[in-house]
Amino acid sequence: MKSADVSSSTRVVVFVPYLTGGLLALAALVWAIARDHNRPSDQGAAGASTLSALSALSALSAKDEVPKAIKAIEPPKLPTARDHAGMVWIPGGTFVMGSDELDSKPDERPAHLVRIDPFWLDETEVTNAQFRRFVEATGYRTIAERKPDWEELKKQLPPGTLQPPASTLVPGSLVFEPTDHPVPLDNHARWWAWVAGADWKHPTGPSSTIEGKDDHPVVQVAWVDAVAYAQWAGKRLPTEAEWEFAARGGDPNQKYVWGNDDISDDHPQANVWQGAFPYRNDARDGFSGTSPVRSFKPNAFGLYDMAGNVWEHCSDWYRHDTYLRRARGKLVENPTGPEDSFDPEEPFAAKRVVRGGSFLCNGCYCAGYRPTARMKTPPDTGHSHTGFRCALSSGVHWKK
Ligand SMILES: [Ca+2]
Ligand SMILES: [Ca+2]
Ligand SMILES: [Cu+2]
Repeated sequence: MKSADVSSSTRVVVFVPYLTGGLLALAALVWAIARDHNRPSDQGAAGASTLSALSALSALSAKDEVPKAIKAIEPPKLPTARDHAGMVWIPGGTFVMGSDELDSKPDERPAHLVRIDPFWLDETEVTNAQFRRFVEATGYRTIAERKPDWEELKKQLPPGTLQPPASTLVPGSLVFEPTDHPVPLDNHARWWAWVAGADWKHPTGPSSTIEGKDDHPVVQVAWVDAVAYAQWAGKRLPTEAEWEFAARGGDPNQKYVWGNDDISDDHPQANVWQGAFPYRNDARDGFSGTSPVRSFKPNAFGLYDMAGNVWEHCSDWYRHDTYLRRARGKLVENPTGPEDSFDPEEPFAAKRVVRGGSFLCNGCYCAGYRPTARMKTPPDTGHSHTGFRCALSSGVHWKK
């Protein structure tokens, strides 16, 4: 995607309280271009039909017969001669993407067969130290650090919207702010605040710092910032399918990134939220916010924090019905996501996929640490709980 396609809709947040006088509503995050939602899906299934895949697929309706193995159709050759320091070789293969389990959300259904080529994936989330090297080398300024441009902004607002006072046209980003009492969990706006001066170096506002947090994941990076970093690093963002395959660690029988045990409050397997969301963070895992990468055990592929710590940007547009459109009896190969975005919860907001959950996730609220859980965010919006890791194509393909 060209960066010119990306609106600066984050800025609209600044004006929401101004326009409505009401609580900052995440629902108003993006008044982006209403898109054409009738495009074809991202079927990449041309000619993909091995016997094993077809028989596995036809068994998808019978729950017990859902294919339980990531199949090696023809083993790919290992790549050579390139520096992949800090990256893990992910073998790819055919797997069941999504979930029909009771705890899955509608946008995770139906489970369907996907095959992906081998690729490389960063062992950890991109850290503050790594992101700093990028900024020092390029002078890049993240979206949260840029002054909003009213001329751009007003294109995304209802016609006739008055220009807000210049004092509100300042850089900033979205910060999690715990409440001091129980609140209904039906509105994100109760615990997310627009904070002027919040950016990757000041994740929760101007007085916060990342000093001493070189090995923490960078946050307050929007999708476009992540793409800019990836391009500089000679990498790319993973697709949603690649990300999910990698999170499963090669064992589709495993319910979670770490195994089959449910998340434990006493011995947390990942940096998530213990206590009562969003007002009491017990931090029994040792971290109320981000944790240094590699603080928790890696998954079977050797990938760290594929559950929790920070949400991770993927390259795909988000649609709630991506899987529905796909699962029409064909094996999907190397899907790169739909051509456009649609989230019925916020029909005017174009969003990209984020995966893996964060230090804010708990079982009662979103359980976003499940490997199949999908979340979405506008491409120009940073959050204090969202970062990314990069992928690299291997040039090795599974034989059709
Ligand atoms: Ca925690
Ligand atoms: Ca993560
Ligand atoms: Cu969550």
